[in-house]
Amino acid sequence: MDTMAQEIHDGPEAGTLTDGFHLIIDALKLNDIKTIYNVPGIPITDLGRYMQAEGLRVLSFRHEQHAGYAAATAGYLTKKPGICLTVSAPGFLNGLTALAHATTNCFPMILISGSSEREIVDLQQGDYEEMDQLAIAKPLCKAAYRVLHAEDIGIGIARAIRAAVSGRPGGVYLDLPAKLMGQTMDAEAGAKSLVKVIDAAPRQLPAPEAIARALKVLKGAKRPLIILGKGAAYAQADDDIRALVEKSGIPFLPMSMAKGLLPDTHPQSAGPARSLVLKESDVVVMIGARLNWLLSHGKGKSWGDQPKQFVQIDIEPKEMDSNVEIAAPVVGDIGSCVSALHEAMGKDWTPPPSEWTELVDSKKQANLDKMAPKLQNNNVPMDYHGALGALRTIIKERPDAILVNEGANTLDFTRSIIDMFQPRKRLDVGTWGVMGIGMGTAIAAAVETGKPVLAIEGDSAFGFSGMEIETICRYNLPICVVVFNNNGIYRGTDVNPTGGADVAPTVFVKDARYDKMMEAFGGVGVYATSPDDLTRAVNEAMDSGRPTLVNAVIDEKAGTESGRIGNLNPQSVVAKK
Ligand code: ADP
Ligand code: TPW
Ligand code: MG
Repeated sequence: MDTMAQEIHDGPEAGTLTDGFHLIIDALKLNDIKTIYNVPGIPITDLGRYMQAEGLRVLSFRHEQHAGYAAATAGYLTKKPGICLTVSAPGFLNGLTALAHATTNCFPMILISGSSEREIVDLQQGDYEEMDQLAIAKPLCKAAYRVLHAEDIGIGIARAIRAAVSGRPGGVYLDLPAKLMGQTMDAEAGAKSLVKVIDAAPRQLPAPEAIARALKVLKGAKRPLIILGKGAAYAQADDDIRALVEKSGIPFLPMSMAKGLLPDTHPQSAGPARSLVLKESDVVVMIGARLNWLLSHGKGKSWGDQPKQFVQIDIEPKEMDSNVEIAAPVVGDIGSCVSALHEAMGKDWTPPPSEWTELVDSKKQANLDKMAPKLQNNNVPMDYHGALGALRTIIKERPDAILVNEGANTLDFTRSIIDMFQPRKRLDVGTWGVMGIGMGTAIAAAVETGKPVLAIEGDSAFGFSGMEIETICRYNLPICVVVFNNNGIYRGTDVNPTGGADVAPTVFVKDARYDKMMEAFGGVGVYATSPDDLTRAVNEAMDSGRPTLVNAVIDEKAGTESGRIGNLNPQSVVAKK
């Protein structure tokens, strides 16, 4: 071997060069980043190519918003930042919705966008895709950084990772100007400039007095309730949470994405008695859940007249008292807080009075009994209960499958009908109730876990990300999309009151065949009109792992305005025509 080859073989020597492209890749790899959710173009096309050549998995989407939702989902499922890579201005803006979504939901992700020449952008001289991206991103994410020099790439990426996952997780923007990629530096110095982030999300132990205070409040409760949120699911402290809940004997209510943290069939689950427990409880322990609109801000009619005290476990101190007084704030990471509380309960803990748990049980049983016959119906066209009765059995038989869910009625009925059995298996519209998360979320779920994915989608909801079924087919992902096709938003029955040619604003093409879209890309398309059709098609898809789209025909009269949140619509004083 000649000396030159020897040098290269032995690693970078003085005199060997590296560049921005490779420093970015090396920095990501050093920090165990494995997958990039991407849409190519100037100035990041070659970055994507080099990434693939260097062993990163680069998945290209058809629109940055869906690459972004995929990255956000990857962050939620893995506790490592999901990475979305986009071009400048329009690509960046397309990714920004997902970055804001990640921040709102406390999911760690990094949006990396290429950007134009600083000098030209700052003088507003009209560069290709000119935009001051850093300034625009700042208010929409947890942190935003720009790297101008190759020697700062290591630090820039380390800061982005730490900002995304430490404390309350969130979205981070990383601006990488085109010029940076081609900058060269000595390879050895470059390697030394990289940073491996040590203990990116440090544990945060709760103060002992905070635990004592929480226990005191809890011991005074006659009708206690535990509310589990998606922060609790995110924390991956599943065993600790289960141990605390079971030791306490307190009924628990899972928020949407916390379903399955303990099985919905668990004897302490109060899901089917939601209204009762919110109204009647006297002490509520919030674990990784916020008292935002999804819980009516902790006050008002749905919380009843019963005076309440709140215990809140959260990593973000500013969350305390955000809507109502928190009697016992417990600030720290959920694993540490939950195990400290569990330990403090000790041997002399007494479970809640049986009058309370029996009241919850009987309400729960009554509601389940009321629901059961509806789920058996075989109506054609299907209603939500008939269709979901079929899909509910499939998830029960395949508890490790991941359920993705969006829509209005399609969302609300699915959430209440389909029981979940394992943590982090239900992924949905999150804090904003955003439409369009469907296909990006399904793709990341399949990619990050390798498990089969069932996406239950309203026909409107599906439309926001429908083109990504090409991405699903291209990467041959085990995703079965069921489109609940009721010809529109909420219902398909609205009419234009003027009698004009345009259909009503909530109505789509009647009897559209979404199944044929999937066939166009080589996937399996199925047209289903009955619960039996649906069962057959979805089971086959889940067994084969082939990309499948089932167009499930739903009675266009079956839904209600805005699903279960119609009360949030403002009302006009002028009567509707
Ligand atoms: P949900 O919508 O399910 O009620 P939210 O998204 O409103 O849940 O609340 C999640 C909460 O969990 C946030 O306030 C966030 O700060 C908190 N959180 C996230 N991860 C952790 C963690 N590891 N430890 C403690 N709290 C966490
Ligand atoms: C980004 C507003 C909430 S729910 C919904 C829309 C458009 C669609 C409901 O119809 P779908 O479900 O999906 O067919 P179903 O079963 O009731 O018929 N834009 C964004 N986010 C939201 N939430 C909306 C619009 C909306
Ligand atoms: Mg619909």
